Amino acid sequence: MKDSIALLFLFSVVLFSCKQEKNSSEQEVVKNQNGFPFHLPEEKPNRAMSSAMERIYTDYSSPRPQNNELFSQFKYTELEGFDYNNHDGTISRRDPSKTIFYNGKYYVWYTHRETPVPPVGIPNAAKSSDTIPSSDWDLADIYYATSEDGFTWKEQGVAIPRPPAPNVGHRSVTTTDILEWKGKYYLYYQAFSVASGKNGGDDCPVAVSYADSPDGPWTAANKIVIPNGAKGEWDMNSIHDPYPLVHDGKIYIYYKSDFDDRPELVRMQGLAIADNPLGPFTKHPLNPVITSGHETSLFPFKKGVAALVYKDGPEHNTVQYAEDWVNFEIASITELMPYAAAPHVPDAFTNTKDGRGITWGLAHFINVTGDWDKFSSKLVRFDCDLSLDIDDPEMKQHRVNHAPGVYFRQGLSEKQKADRIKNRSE
Ligand code: AAL
Repeated sequence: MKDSIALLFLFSVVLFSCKQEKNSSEQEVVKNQNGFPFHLPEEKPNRAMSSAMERIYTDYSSPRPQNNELFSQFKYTELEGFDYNNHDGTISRRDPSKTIFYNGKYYVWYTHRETPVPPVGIPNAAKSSDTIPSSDWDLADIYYATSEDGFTWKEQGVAIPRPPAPNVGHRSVTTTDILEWKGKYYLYYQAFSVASGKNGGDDCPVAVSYADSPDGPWTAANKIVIPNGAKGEWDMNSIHDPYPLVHDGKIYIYYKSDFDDRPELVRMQGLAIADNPLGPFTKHPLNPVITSGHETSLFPFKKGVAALVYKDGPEHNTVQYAEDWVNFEIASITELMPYAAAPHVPDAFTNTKDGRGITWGLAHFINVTGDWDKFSSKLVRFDCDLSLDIDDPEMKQHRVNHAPGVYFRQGLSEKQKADRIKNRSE
């Protein structure tokens, strides 16, 4: 017994000293290697490198952002053709769907609120009524508009009105997105039966309506297709921003949910999959699959799917990629990303294994006047180069100069300024 312990001890000492020797010979190589090359190698060089240098070769498709197909800046354009009552808070358009191209025109669907007064705000939801909205998306219907060039739009009117009570969605129907499946069209949307804010935050499962053409008429399935999670689960309160794509011959709906208690609210994204547009949808067991972001904005890219992740969470301001459509990695870090981005995704429903990416879409600006008593939102256009088919160097600049006004809009509050003067460090 004693002998075997001694043998084990000897073996460990030999192993340890070998390791030490290897470490010190590695250190020698590192110490003696030449300085990093002047021309940044496009491929990972065979040399010892810092973690940050390792990472630009292992975590991104190229060490230079401009050569990374999933890196882009975003440029914005006002849309022609929508009236907002001078943004007095009584008309709002927000949360656009993906656009689709049909019979020579682009189509978009969106949340449309037209109320006699502006919203009272979620914290005052108790003051809302049948005519007074709580939030910007309360008492809303789903409208649609068409365009020949993607810049000038013509509002066509209501696509999905609130159904009569007690049908799901009788309080508000909002935040829709489109699916084309076997020659038919499906609009998924958030269906509120109680004013947003009255049950804490939003209480809204997903409902669906279908039509033979994007011009309608739309028939409501009048049922919940993606229910809130069970009590105690992350998505027990809301299923927001249902966003359908077709993959593997199935319907993949990505969605967002708000969870945890205010003020520690968290927003993450999950996935529900179905063989049939009317369900049943099965939530993915690994949900949540994206830990950040706000609305859902995804598009097929190569074999996988890419996501614009902005506004909330530890990984906001990133474009992410999941080759298996479930396990997302950060593909690039960017800025000034479109909110509620609803890209034009020509291959959204083609079941592609060679996704080509996106070059434009619609998005929204919320509270456009900055006056919370006149809250309203508007639709805008964004352009980008997250596409394998175009090469737009202006979109690939990795430094954008913002006018000083953009920074000073983020000024200190009076209280912050006074506190900072009072507690100034010496
Ligand atoms: C958004 C979306 C959902 C929320 C609200 C309206 O932009 O995430 O639609 O319910 O805010």
